[in-house]
Amino acid sequence: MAEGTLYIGTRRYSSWSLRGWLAVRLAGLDVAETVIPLAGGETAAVKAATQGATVPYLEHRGARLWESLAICEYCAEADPALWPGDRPARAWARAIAAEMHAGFRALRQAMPMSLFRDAAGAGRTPGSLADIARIELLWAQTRAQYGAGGPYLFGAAFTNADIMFAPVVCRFLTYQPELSAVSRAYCEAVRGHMLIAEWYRLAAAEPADWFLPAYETAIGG
Ligand SMILES: N[C@@H](CCC(=O)N[C@@H](CS)C(=O)NCC(=O)O)C(=O)O
Repeated sequence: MAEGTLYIGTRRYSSWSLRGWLAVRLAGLDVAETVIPLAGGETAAVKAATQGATVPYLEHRGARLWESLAICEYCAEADPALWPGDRPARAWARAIAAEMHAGFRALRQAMPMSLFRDAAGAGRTPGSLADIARIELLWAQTRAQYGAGGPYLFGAAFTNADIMFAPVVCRFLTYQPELSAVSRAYCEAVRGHMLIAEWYRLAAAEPADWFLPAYETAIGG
């Protein structure tokens, strides 16, 4: 019998759910998964099942967590390798994870996560481009200072910082903004991670009646 439940939303759209799911899977928590089809905001079933009216929501051995960053921290208690071992690196990882959690609204609005949408070239607004520039700077600085030894932000281990940025990678793969070589290599590495591949596979198998037209319309150009 599982030790709890992780509630997530439609995989093809739910960027925050991806973060919670990655953390739980990487930490190896023994939880059942409940996927709630999202309605595009204020989903009644999400409100009924969760503490904060949002997914991801985790119940585990008496603990109840909403907010993806809190779930990441909780999972790092079970598996400390979810943060870098070196103290300054860990501090930097926490700072960029928090910046991601709290910001980049223009990017989120202009390029909502939609894994299979035909949208290359779309979503380039002044705000989203400014967010992308900031993200690229963070990735380049992090890779240059801490990334030796592997393809992820802090090298060989896929940490909570990578988890927080994983849905950004998904957005970049869908909307294909112009990116530096460093960013493109990082996106490729994240997309190649076993769990990201699994997430895309499961998302591709979701039923068509979960699709939200506003998130699926082809906006390529
Ligand atoms: N700050 C929250 C954001 C969670 C969030 O906004 N989740 C969206 C789905 S990606 C949601 O549940 N929206 C309500 C709904 O669609 O009913 C977190 O970090 O987990």
